[in-house]
Amino acid sequence: MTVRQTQTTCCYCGAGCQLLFTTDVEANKILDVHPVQGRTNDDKACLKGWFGWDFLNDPKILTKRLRAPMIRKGGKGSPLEVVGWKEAISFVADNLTKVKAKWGPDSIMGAASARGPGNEPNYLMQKFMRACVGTNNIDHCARICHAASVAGSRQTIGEGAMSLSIPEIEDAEVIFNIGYNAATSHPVVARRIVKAREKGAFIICADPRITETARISQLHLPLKGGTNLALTNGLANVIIQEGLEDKAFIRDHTKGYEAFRELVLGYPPERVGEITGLSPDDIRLAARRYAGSRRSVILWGMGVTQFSQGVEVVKSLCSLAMLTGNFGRPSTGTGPVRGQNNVQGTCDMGVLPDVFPGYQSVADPEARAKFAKAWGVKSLPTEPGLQLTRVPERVVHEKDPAKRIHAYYIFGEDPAQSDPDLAELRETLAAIDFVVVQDIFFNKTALFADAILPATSWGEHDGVYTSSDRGFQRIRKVVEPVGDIKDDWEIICLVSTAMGYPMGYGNTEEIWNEMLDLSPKFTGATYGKIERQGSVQWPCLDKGPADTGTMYLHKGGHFATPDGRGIFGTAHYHPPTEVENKDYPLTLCTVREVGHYSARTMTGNCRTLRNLEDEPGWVEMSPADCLSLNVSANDLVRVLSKRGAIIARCLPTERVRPGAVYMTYQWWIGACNELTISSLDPTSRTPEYKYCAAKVERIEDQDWAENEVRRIYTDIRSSMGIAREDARA
Ligand SMILES: Nc1nc2c(c(=O)[nH]1)N[C@H]1C(S)=C(S)[C@@H](COP(=O)(O)OP(=O)(O)OC[C@H]3O[C@@H](n4cnc5c(=O)[nH]c(N)nc54)[C@H](O)[C@@H]3O)O[C@H]1N2
Ligand SMILES: Nc1nc2c(c(=O)[nH]1)N[C@H]1C(S)=C(S)[C@@H](COP(=O)(O)OP(=O)(O)OC[C@H]3O[C@@H](n4cnc5c(=O)[nH]c(N)nc54)[C@H](O)[C@@H]3O)O[C@H]1N2
Ligand code: SF4
Ligand SMILES: [Mo]
Repeated sequence: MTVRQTQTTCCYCGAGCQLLFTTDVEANKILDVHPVQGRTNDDKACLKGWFGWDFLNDPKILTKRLRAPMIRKGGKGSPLEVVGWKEAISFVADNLTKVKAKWGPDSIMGAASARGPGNEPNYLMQKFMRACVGTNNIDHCARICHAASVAGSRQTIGEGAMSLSIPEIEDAEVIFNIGYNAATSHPVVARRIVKAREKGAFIICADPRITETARISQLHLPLKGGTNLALTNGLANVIIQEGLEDKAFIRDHTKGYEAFRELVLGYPPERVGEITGLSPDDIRLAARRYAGSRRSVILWGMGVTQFSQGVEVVKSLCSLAMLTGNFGRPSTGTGPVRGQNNVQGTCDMGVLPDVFPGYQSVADPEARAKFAKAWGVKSLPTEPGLQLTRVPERVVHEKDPAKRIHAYYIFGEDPAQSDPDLAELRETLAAIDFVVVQDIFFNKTALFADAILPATSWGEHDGVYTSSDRGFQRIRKVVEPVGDIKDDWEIICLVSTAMGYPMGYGNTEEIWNEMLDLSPKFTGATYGKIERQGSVQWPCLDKGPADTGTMYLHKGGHFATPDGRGIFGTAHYHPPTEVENKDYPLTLCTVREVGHYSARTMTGNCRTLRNLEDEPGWVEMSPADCLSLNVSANDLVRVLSKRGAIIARCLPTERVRPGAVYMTYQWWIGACNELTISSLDPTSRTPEYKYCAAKVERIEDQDWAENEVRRIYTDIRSSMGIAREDARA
């Protein structure tokens, strides 16, 4: 037996943990996995790092690996048939070419992937959409995640990423944690918060729920859901009223302070207390503690961004940090902790409708000329493209066929599970003339595909991921892929070449080098340097060994804005779009599950993780609400909103407020996105996943409900071609 050891980066969250795999080379089997020393993780991993690789064995628990290309030869409604690559590629290329010829390049939409593929295929995907198709209609899941952080931070401090690094968190003196549940979402980042607490940090946790961070905090602010902006304006109000602002920093490094000051003066703690349900004294205490330290850190997550006012809250958080001079030194600054393993990277690669790789604007003629020259095309599209959350608007709500999206190339996303208001999304996917799904698993979106292109997975290919804190790290092949499948970058090259724009590379490093030369922020981060250092944080401008990358941004108060000054910003608070009412008296908030990950194609196919939690998923409810609805732990209940109804299991918990129920979006049966609302932030177009009106109903006949759960599960699996006998609910 030949035993090989390979180090790689975890494929789940943006913490970027380093894992060491031991494999039996001849048997092509993983023998052992354990975490090893890395810049962000020390030598730790969470349960997904330890157990989240079993899907590589394709145990077909939830769904199955894609092993060969499939197309609907007979058009829509005909069955998916297994074909060879040659036929599949010409089918995809011909159909995309036809749509382009008939409706123009902007009738084609592309979605790329913050997950397994890594940076190189994402770079190629946006290059394909821009240079071959001729549109900026390219986006990815950052849209439904931290797009509000990118927009809000860029508008204030000029850079959309975390200003500090994960390891710096533990030396913060004050942590203001808002709308972020590290213990579930980034367990290895949560360790840094715990360490900070042990070292004496003061932790303020603004979350309607009693999360683990709330539990270890000295000050929990259990605000009413959807009231963040009132709170952040209130904090600024106290800081200014009590003279705690950093006057020199404001004078030397910022602009727009007067308008900001005037607006927040309308938010005295008493008024904010009424809106948020918090005590005015707690608001004062939070403001004093935050402003009272030179090492204050703000960490935020989806409880900030997934609201129709997400961008304004981000601007106001960046403004709080400027107001108190908390930028540009170690262990201070702003931390929008990016979710997916490579969502930072997918943004870095320009998989966004308005920027090329390295955040160079598509509206900038110089940038366009540079990319056009390098990519060998006469010109590149000038208008920013479509955000993926607006696809339904441009399909089912668009009367003029000439303005509709007619083809959708979905590479490594599962919108039929993860986008809001799934009934509308299904109607959209069904109405699009041609849908391509390029994935590793048969997911719910694949049910709508006209062509399925099967890719190698994390663990089966090489590349680079970017961790949440701007750290480029290598991923490496651990086992050989099985079946008639190809690397994502190779598939994109084949489609592009077949459409008349030849692309060819020998390996991922060649792609990476092309990208580096076009992206000044990243130019110094060669494979060699990443290899030597383990991790290179951008900006890294120079290829020489002296430039080792950048730990924290905005050194000396120099912001990444055109004139180097930060720009204050905030807005008036308004409530979420759909509030509780007579028919739907509860609020529904959707969050995460520690052992399962996003659309769950991967963790749902890992035996240990499946054994911890399985369908139909839970609805967290306060004991008071359980009592009034006469439901108890483990009962199957019906959860309804204006948009749909699903079955989930009741989980009574003191951690949630009466009147608010919480679900996770991982489940097929308890699919909370049947209920969520597609109301979007006007700037970032991020959906309001964290707030809509709902109700919960008791189901009298529990035996019927248990059978119903089994039936739905078997039906979904058999529609994916998975044998009945494998099905378990
Ligand atoms: N209700 C509700 N919904 C939410 C959220 C919420 O809080 N509430 N959160 C939102 C957020 S923050 C996010 S980021 C999204 C995530 O939503 P998605 O991006 O749709 O979810 P993932 O599970 O990450 O799915 C990615 C797809 O990529 C595939 N994949 C993985 N690796 C590879 C690879 O190497 N190559 C290819 N080709 N495919 C691969 C997987 O099989 C899967 O089908 O969900 C959003 N949806
Ligand atoms: N195990 C696991 N880990 C994951 C993922 C996963 O699916 N599973 N997904 C990854 C992804 S894609 C992402 S983006 C990250 C997300 O990680 P987080 O940002 O932690 O996401 P959530 O748990 O959705 O929401 C965070 C918190 O916001 C709170 N919240 C809700 N409404 C409000 C409000 O009005 N105000 C405030 N202040 N708080 C509110 C919720 O109670 C919740 O505790 O996690 C990543 N990590
Ligand atoms: S914390 Fe995130 S990166 Fe680390 S092992 Fe867990 S899922 Fe993987
Ligand atoms: Mo995310």
